[in-house]
Amino acid sequence: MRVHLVNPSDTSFGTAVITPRWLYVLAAATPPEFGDPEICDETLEHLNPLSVAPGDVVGIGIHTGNALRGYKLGHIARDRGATVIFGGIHSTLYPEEAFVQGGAHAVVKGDGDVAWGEALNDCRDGALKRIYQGGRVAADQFKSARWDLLPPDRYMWASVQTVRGCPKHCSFCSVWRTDGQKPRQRASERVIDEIVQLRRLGYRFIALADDNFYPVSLTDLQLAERQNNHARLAELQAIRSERFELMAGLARLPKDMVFFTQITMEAAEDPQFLEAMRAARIMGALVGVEAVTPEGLKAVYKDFNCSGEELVRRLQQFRNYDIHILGSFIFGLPSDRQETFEATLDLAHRSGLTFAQFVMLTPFPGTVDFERWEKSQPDDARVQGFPITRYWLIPPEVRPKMFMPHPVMSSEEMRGRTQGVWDEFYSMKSIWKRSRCAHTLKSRLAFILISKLYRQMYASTGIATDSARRSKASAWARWIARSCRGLFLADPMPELQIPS
Ligand code: B12
Ligand code: SF4
Repeated sequence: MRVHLVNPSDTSFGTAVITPRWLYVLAAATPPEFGDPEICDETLEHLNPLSVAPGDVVGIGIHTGNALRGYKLGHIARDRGATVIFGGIHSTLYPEEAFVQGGAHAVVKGDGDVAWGEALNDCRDGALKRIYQGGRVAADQFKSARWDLLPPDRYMWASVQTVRGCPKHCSFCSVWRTDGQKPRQRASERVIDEIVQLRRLGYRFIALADDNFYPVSLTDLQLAERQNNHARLAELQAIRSERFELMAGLARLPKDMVFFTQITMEAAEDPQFLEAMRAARIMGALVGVEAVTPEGLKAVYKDFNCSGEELVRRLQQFRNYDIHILGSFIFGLPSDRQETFEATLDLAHRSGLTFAQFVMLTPFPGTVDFERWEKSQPDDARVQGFPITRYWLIPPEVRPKMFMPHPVMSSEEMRGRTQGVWDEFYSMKSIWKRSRCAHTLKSRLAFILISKLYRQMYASTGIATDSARRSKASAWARWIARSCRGLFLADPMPELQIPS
């Protein structure tokens, strides 16, 4: 009985940017008696069905975007005589779907750190349950990833999680509902231990796969103080000081290491935090800007963000601490107008963003937006027999690109304008200008390659509807990805010790 873990993807690039962390965490959660699992990340290459033998167990992890491919793999594995177990955020939200569409024998809901081992043991004993409730495991039960199983020469960045959950409640995001609003922070020694292992292997770029690296803001602390809520204040301060402890640990790692995370823009108001980030070499962060107007921010329950000139100031503040920002914007909010696209582009240029992404509002399951949208759809709204409210089951060739009708713009117009903003932000002229943040000609050229890679990867999987454009973008992305990989790696340091 061999254990397989498969990360589904329709497109494979041969080289990938970030390691899908769940594969290596579940490998660690696999009891040793089952041997090392066979890991297949389809963003590198597709699963070879012949590698699955009767009696094997195949674990498939899906999010909404790759659910359909995951279901196809479920049937392939089942037909080969394997036991199929689904997990991941999409299966957590729609466990029954995995049985009907994906040929599942069992589904693990929630965290797999503990439940995966239970399911495997039950499988061995012939007592597999239908559903396993993985729940939200406590931070001290998070498994550290099995990085010793990483294939050589495939990824640019490794991913290490430091905190799960987010106290905010944005309407388009499922994290606070599935992973909870109470931050679950891993002990800093365990995080550092994983990073040291990765540096020994030659990885120097690490994505901190967190929902929100800044779970306690100064406003939260002031509020608890004003309310004289001493217990709450102590709890928040403890979370905050653990963040500083972690950053101090990162600062002691080899100086060529670079970290990237996701953070709210509230951190820009916290110089002590920004200084600690600089010392820790957290040199990049994805900031959900979402909208540039107060109406837009209100619509997504993100009033804690700023708009207008204050927004520009906040985003620039990160650069004062050598933190490069990947700004994430959403188009398609009801308050968006034709001029919003130009205004967003202008702001993205003026705020000193190093990278930006412009996504179209999508109702992801598990979110407040999805619930509202689902209720608003007529019962008979279907495409090729599939309810529109289960859009991820619709074959990609005929799947609509936009689901939430806009009050003044057609979906064609919205997509065209969004594409236009991408094209302009990533035009050679704009990239060259932004590449001034790199200090040598070689690093400027590397910056250009990376910007183009980012653009192409999005064009192939994101907004482009034109299949010729998509396949051209894929071919380009594959070529650039291969050329870029070397830029991120360093000589392995097998002797590296954990800093005291
Ligand atoms: C880091 C991250 C990214 C990174 C890296 C992705 C990568 N290659 O790993 C980047 C920035 C590239 C990214 C991109 C996107 N992401 Co993202 N991402 C995350 C984030 C913050 C953490 C994921 C992670 O590594 N967690 C650590 C691992 C250990 O946890 P895990 O994956 O949840 O796995 C655990 C359980 O789910 C379970 N499990 C998982 N799989 C399986 C399988 C089996 C068999 C079992 C038993 C259990 C099991 O066990 C694991 C251990 O407990 C999550 C938020 C979150 N809290 O999940 C969003 C999240 C997954 N992303 C999301 C989205 C929407 C996207 C994008 C579509 C964003 C966009 N608009 O472009 C793209 C899509 C990329 C793609 N094509 O795959 C959504 C998914 C929503 C949904 N319903 O599908 C999430 C949940 C965030 C959100 N805002 O709601 N993402
Ligand atoms: S979008 Fe970001 S800030 Fe908002 S709830 Fe999700 S993780 Fe938290």
